[in-house]
Amino acid sequence: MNKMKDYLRLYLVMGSPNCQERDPVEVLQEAIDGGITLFQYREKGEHALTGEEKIRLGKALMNRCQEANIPFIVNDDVELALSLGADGVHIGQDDGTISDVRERMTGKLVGVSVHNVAEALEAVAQGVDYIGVGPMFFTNTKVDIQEVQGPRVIREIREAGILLPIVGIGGITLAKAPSVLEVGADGVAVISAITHAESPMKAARAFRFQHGMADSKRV
Ligand code: TZP
Ligand code: MG
Repeated sequence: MNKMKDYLRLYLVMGSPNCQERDPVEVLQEAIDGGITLFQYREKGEHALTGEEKIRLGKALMNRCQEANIPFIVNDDVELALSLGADGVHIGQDDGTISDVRERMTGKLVGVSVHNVAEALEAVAQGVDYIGVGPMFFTNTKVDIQEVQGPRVIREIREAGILLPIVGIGGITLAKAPSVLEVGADGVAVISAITHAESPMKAARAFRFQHGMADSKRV
């Protein structure tokens, strides 16, 4: 559990549609060099790759993560996660039952998006490894977002006695990250704060410095 909390410190979520004109493999490599601690391959939205192309990019991104000892998680797609040999999968509330995914991903990491205490309790009961809570703030990156929750919901989940590793997601910038960590999150998950930065490396490094973790050794 502590290991999982370490992995969640700076969680980059990304697919090719988030990288504008840039090569996603280069963006990921820069983010790795800047100190991200976990990566999720989320190939979604307009112009998202499918089929063989989606698999090919997944492999390339996974290779970079493996070289850096960073766990590689696949969004939604259990089949892809299993066929690539990924370290885990992240699912939402509408991506099949958690117990089915937990069973198919034996020995691997399973993360679930939750929006309230009830969903968090259910995730605990199903034996997930971590929960993602959001959206923390308004974001343009995901179109089908639920209502903005604010960091308050993480506080409520902690007050309910849930000790599971938690990462906040949605509209998190360097300036807003402290308010997410203060209420009990173990880390922040970001897309655009890193992928749209002029230097993904410097952006990632700034988050690590802010968390006072820049000197700690890689998990
Ligand atoms: N889930 C909830 S909000 C979100 C996801 C995948 C998008 C986060 O992107 P950004 O750019 O960090 O707001
Ligand atoms: Mg999903």
